[in-house]
Amino acid sequence: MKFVTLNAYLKREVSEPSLANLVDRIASACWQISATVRNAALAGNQGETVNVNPQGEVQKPIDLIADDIFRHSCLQNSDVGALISEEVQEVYHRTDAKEGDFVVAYDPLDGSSNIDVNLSVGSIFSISRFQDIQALLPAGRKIECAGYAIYGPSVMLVLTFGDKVDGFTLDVDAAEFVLTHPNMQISNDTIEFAINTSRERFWDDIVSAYVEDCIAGDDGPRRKSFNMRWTASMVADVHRLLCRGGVFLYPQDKENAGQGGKLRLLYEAQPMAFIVETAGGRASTGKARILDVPPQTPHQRTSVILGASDEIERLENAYAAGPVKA
Ligand code: P6P
Repeated sequence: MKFVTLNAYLKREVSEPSLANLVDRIASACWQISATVRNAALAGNQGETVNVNPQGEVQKPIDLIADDIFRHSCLQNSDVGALISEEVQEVYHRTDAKEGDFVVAYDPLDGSSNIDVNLSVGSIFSISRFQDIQALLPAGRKIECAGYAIYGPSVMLVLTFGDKVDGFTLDVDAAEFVLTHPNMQISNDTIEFAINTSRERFWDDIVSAYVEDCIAGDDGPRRKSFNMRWTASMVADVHRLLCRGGVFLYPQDKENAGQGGKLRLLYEAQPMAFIVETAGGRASTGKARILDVPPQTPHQRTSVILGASDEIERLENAYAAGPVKA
């Protein structure tokens, strides 16, 4: 079967050579990271370091290796003006960065706690433009390109420039990504939701009522039987809902409210929201669209509810109606 290669796709779809080059550099980084992930146990890259990331999470050797690979690959493009990484407290910005240069926000290895148990992990990124040092943090609606790589049974790169979402599979023998999942779409309704149910005691009433109704099945208010999944890797859970529908919830709750939630706006929520909404889904905090949340700090956190638009609207309407009546 003849597939369109990523290089041919970028030549066809991206008119700006430097943007096409940056996406190619990111794809190359993801390919290198996939090899590092595959060989983690052989290279002694499992386990933990004594460092913590800006979130206070213990860093794994492989988190730092992935960040290094991603950073160096992006900086091979001389138009990259700023980098915002989950693994680095400070935002990198080139001293002579000029308006229009690229800003790349990225999580080099999402869900890395899965590596030691051989489950899927991924990398997430968005590309926007450097306005000036005061406007360094990308607004969701200004994102020009977003994507993720998933390091699973196959390595895939899912990419969007805002008009459609296309999925590429790494052909290891041919040493290139090829277009295997053109125009990925999210159906409006679903029977599958993803949430960490061990946090139920912290949820607000809206989320509790929503999950309770899903679990009530055919005899419950939803009149249908739902399935639940939780992979503890946002990339894997979002990829599943892009492939077969679903809803992903990591809401702000009583325990993480002080930090604004668990997931980070710039390099988890925003890129995934851009991808999901381009694929016909919806991405919300429950009270606002994620792409409209103003970025204030590089590692800012947010509530995340995204996926099938009918389900997200149901939750938004519940938040708008106010607390669940006892
Ligand atoms: P929990 C991974 O650490 C991550 O940032 C997301 O990829 C994932 O959805 C979430 O956190 C998992 O969180 O609380 O289930 O471990």
